Amino acid sequence: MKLVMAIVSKEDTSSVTHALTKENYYITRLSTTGGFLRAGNTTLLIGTDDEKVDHCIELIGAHSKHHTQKAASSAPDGSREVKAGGATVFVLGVGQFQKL
Ligand code: 2BA
Repeated sequence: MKLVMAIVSKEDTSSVTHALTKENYYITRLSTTGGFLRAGNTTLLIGTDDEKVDHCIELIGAHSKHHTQKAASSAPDGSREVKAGGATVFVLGVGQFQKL
């Protein structure tokens, strides 16, 4: 069992979660905020079997687009652009999984 933790942009959240639930993945959506841009994003928690992790990540990647966003800076025009997304994914081992 693994816990896939995926940070996706707000714009892609609906498409990513729809694709995952259609393929029978169980998901928890958390509303989160990026530390750098301080903009809202979504962190998805997906508990799944080891052999389904690659497929899960493929689906997330297929539905996450790259975005360019303005970041505040000390530049004369007051901003600069950074590339954000598609998705940032962490895969964690799960010691125990129970539904009580
Ligand atoms: P943010 O922290 O708001 O970062 C948005 C984008 O700004 C990043 O896109 C990256 O292109 C840029 N960026 C972030 N920190 C930077 C820095 N110190 N210097 C220069 N540019 C920087 P992504 O890398 O695609 O990350 C999207 C979001 O995923 C992040 O939003 C954050 O919420 C999360 N994230 C990314 N890497 C992470 C990590 N190693 N640990 C925890 N969260 C992470």
